[in-house]
Amino acid sequence: MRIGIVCYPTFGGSGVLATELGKALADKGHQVHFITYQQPVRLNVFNANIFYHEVRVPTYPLFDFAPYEVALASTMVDVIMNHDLDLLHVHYAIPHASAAYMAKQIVKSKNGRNVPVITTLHGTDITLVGRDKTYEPVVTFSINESDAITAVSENLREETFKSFPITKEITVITNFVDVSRFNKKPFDAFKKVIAPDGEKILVHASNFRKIKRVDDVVEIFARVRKQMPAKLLMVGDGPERPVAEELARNLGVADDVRFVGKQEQMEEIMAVSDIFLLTSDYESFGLSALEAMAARVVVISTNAGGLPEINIQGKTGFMANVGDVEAMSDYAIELLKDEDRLKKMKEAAYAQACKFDIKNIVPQYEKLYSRFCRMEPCV
Ligand code: GMT
Repeated sequence: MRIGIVCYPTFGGSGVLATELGKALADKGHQVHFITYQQPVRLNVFNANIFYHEVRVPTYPLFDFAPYEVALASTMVDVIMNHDLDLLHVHYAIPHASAAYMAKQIVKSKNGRNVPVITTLHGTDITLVGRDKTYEPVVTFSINESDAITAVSENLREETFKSFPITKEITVITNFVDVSRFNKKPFDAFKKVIAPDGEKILVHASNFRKIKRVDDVVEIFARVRKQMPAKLLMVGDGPERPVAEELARNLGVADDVRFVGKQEQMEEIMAVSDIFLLTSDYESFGLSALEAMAARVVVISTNAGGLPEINIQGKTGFMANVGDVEAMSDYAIELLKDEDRLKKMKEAAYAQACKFDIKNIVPQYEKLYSRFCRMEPCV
């Protein structure tokens, strides 16, 4: 099939997921057209089946805000018509679902074709930003106008029905991970740099927004550090980074915490880590936690949103209520003191990640696409 994929090209989980999906589809022989304002960070391969179309947003002195959605819809129209796309798959409702609706109407008016639009809901497009009254009518309308809607977890599906008057079915197709990429031996020289005396390594990765509660991560680490030698890797960047850095200094653990910024080689970092901390107020799914599990890293997280759908209490990791840093640090300390249990839980985390392997999930998207196939056989 010829598939258009629209996503945020940044380090966020929705963009990562959409890019990995597009790469996997291209490997399976589909022609994939990425339509984004910047080359997606994980689009780092050459594949003859992958095309990248940059959305250019011309500015003009009159504009305080350049009309990105209009530029996006126009690019969609161009790509649909000139590459004869079979369907558009948009990730993150705002503004991708509404731009897709606009593009669909324009194509229909030009050549009478009804191009199917599939919208995948990822998280804050529903639970935070989408609920805002400023956006809600457009979000509701464009989700309802999609030809198929998917959500990345059961929890997000429920949240969507709770918050919006959705009149269509929402299919859950969970996020996935390429286990073969994360199933790596630790790079010893790298481990030595991070933890020269064999200290245990805790890790957190996110966009450091308020919802991630990165101060809780530092707080948990400081409690662990009081009990044993340990190191913390903070991967990513965002508005709360200075707060976390200051807290690390105030708690006297700055020398043991490394803020490494945005990183593309997550598999190298995960391979040397023991515990992944995810302290969010909400995660529709928690793709970063799944990537950690695929690298045999035990997850200690909150029990918010869809996290209990991947992290199994006492088996692949531990969960506690949002903000309960005491419980989360107690879990970490206990586990790090028990080498046998840590080993067992690492294997259980890996086994759980395998259930979400890319090979199991991508066919679910293909099956959904096949509903909209124009040709027999559907390729
Ligand atoms: O809302 C965000 O945090 C951004 C969004 C994204 O684009 O990365 O993350 C959401 O989508 C991810 C991929 O489906 C999920 O793994 C994250 O849990 C989800 N974030 C939230 O729900 C907060």
